[in-house]
Amino acid sequence: MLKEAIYHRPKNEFAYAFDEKTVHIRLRTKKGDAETVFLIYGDPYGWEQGKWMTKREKMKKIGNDALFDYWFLAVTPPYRRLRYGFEIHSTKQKIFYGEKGFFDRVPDEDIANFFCFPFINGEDLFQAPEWVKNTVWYQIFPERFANGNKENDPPGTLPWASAEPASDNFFGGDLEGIIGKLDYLSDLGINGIYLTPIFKAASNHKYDTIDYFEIDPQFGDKKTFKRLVDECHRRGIRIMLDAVFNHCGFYFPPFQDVLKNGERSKYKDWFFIREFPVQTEPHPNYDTFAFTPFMPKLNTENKEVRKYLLEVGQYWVKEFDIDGWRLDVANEVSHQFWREFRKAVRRVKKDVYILGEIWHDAMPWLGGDQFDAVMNYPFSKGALQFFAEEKIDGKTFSEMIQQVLFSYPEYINHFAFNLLGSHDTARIQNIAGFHQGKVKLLFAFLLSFPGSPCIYYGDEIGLTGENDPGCRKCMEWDPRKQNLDLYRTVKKLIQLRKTHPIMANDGAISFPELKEGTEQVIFHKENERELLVAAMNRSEKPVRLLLDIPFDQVEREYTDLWENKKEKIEESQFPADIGPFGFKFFLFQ
Ligand code: ARE
Ligand code: CA
Repeated sequence: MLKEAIYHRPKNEFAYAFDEKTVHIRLRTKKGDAETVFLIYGDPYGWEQGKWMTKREKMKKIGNDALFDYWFLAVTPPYRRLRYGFEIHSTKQKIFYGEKGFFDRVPDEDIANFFCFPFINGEDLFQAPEWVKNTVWYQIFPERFANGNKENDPPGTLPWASAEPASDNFFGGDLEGIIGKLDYLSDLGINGIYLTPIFKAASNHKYDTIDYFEIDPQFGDKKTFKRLVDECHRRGIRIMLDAVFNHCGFYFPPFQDVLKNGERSKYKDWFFIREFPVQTEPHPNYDTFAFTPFMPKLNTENKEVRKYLLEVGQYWVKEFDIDGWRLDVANEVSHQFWREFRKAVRRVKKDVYILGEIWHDAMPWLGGDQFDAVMNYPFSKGALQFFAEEKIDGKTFSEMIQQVLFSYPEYINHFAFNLLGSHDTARIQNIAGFHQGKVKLLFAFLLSFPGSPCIYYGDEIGLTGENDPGCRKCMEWDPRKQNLDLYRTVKKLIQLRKTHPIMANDGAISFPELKEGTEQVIFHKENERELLVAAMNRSEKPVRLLLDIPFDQVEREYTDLWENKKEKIEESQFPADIGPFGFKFFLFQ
């Protein structure tokens, strides 16, 4: 056995309190190395006649990525505290693994040799709003969605869709435009809207905030925004705004004051100015987002800045009843700030969704004290590489996706903000080479995966575009130019997700192992009552897959969800025919 590959560490994704009573334990071993793993555990104070009382329970192998196998067990320690270790068996060897390393027998004469999960404290539990699990999001870039009011168009506004999107052109999209299209969105079936920034700013994307307490006049005013929120809520749609707290815009008055008054400005400590006088050319001599002088980094450690931004966080929740905050460049702002932010907004409304924009591994933000979720770009990357770009096979894809899943506690995965693309990436149409079968598969995967999926505006009707600014085209509203077949597919997938909770978050997901070169992906989802088997074929050739069904499901009926047809199976392997670029969802109840 390769000891170097064996890994566990408590109080993160390897051991966490799942609820008030349950601790989830995971172990990592080299792929294919261990045959059986037992968890040996007991209460730290449970001694009888000089002997520590333990239990020994078999762990379940729940999956693998390219290099490792993952083992799992849920434990409910009667007194909410736990010491534990692993007995790992291979064909040739048996070893014990605990906090003090490896032993060739169970070293239970001293519990210091075991891992420690000290206590399940209720207030430390991860608490994210339940509604998020049943939400299908729709991301809107307001300048490009719909123009509902020509009066507020900025000077030089171009006729809708009359030009390619550029970093400096305007087409007049606004909040009234969104209100006017809520029926369209309800028909599609989404029930959450994420708006990129809407506060006063100079650019078309509005990530360069000038006033965090005002709606940009090109988008409307507070009255219109209130109407938007109310109209959304009336239709059961939640609404999430974008908070840009890492930096402000160049024209943010405090920064302008620093430009004007230099060292004498009372705002000089609101930013990170390296030297005076402040200079923007040829390079800014202050910290910025990336290297753009137009986005000076805010010093969130400064008390006044902190107070100001926390007030912003509370204001839009309190006064306008918004349901979520998406936090821009969240990983460049301090953890301490986000801890305070969470407390501040949750004081106003208990079930606000707090979503960090982090493209990378994000466990340090997801311990329950900062964010409820992050934008799941690693998910997008895997899905695009497999379905759209055909860069990887089904085996590698399953391993990549499992690696994403095993990077987080199970509950985190149910709140993950899964996306295929955004205003920061090329459109899925372009990445898929305009292949409609591939695009449909991407949606089928997104909308049957655990988490909180998000559709980038226009992707549902086939909008195209390369990277920013290409991906920010005006929405196509002419039905003759919309891909209605795609729209119907997306709509049906959303409906299936809503009708069958197992298509969403009610069930534990697993991936059967596939052979190298496989052009399909298969996953199972299971709860106490049901089993869902999803099979997707990224190939122009039809395939017959032999799907393994757990024995107790045999001789029972299943439903082909897409066709809404009931069928019977008689054996534990059943052949499923999947057409070119097709997908199937089989539900056993
Ligand atoms: C403008 C131009 C771009 C140009 C850029 C260079 O349009 O073509 O490349 O300037 O400076 C906003 C606007 C952008 C604008 C930008 C700067 O929407 O149009 O770009 O401001 O003025 C990283 C960050 C992540 C960030 C992305 C863009 O980690 O937080 O870069 N995303 C947010 C928003 C953006 C927004 C800003 C931040 C700034 O979502 O829309 O941009 O407020 C890898 C890395 C990631 C990296 C990612 C994307 O995977 O690991 O860390 O994200 O690529 O580059
Ligand atoms: Ca307008």
